[in-house]
Amino acid sequence: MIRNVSLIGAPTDVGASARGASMGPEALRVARIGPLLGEMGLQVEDRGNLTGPANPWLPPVEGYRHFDEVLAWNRAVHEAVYAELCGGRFPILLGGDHCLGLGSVSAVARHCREAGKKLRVLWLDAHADFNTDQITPSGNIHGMPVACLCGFGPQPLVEIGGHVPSVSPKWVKQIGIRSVDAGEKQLLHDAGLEVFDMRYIDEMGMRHTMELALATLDANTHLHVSFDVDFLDPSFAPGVGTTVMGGPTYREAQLCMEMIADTGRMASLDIMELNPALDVRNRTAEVAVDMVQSLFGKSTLVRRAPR
Ligand code: B3U
Ligand code: MN
Ligand code: MN
Repeated sequence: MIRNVSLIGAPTDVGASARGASMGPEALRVARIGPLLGEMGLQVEDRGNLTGPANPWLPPVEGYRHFDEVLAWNRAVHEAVYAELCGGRFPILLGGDHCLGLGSVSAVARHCREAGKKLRVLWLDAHADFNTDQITPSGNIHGMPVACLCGFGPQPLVEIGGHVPSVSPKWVKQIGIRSVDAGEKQLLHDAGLEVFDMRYIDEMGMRHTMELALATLDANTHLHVSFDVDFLDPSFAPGVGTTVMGGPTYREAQLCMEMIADTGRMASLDIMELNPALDVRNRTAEVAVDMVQSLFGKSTLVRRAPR
């Protein structure tokens, strides 16, 4: 795993309808994300916050809310993430709502194409984020980034990484999904994404789920983790805009993160949708940072032999 980490704040909620994810980067800093990763031996640089258009707080137009603003923010995220990867560093995007996963993952995909790396994306989320303008119930673009990455979406968004599609649906594994809209369900099925929904996790357990989700990684793989904090069960992580009951427990989520760390292949990360306005004493930020420490290999004991 790359040890030189760059924190990139993207303080916006233009892709959502609940306001407040724009405060996510600062809440993660208050929860000491930088210092805690530093204590684990990582070299952490905080690049500060990106800038972009304000949230105009308008209803959707032709199926999209705040299209121009979402595009501008995603372009800024794309360039920032791409620059860190070119510098041989590990970018951590501090969101911000999850529409920015488009800018981040498209930058990672561009880098992988140029570096001859195999890309795999783990999308940890309660939602599939696979809507389009035709099927979205809300017009919120944070419900669309995976579809855009796979080439389903408007031209300016899908071609942000210079190659359409940015990623093949086969490279994406979704974990923890438990809220999918009717049209989205069909599109997800037709596109052939591998989705480990909560029922799968209930029946097979998190360990088996992660073994399968991580099965195609090899020494040449760049693993990107897009962590929507609403992946976690809201009983211990309430500080997100769109809570969905029935998510992974603290223990299940932590095992998920630990098994990702064990691969040694994670090379970029998004921490998205944290909403301090809906949180209780910054606890969700602290839980998210805890999970990120596990992603970087924090363990209670000296590491056991690999499974
Ligand atoms: N699928 C719904 C809800 C949603 C998606 N992502 C979040 N919420 N955070 C939609 O609006 O597309
Ligand atoms: Mn999401
Ligand atoms: Mn979500």
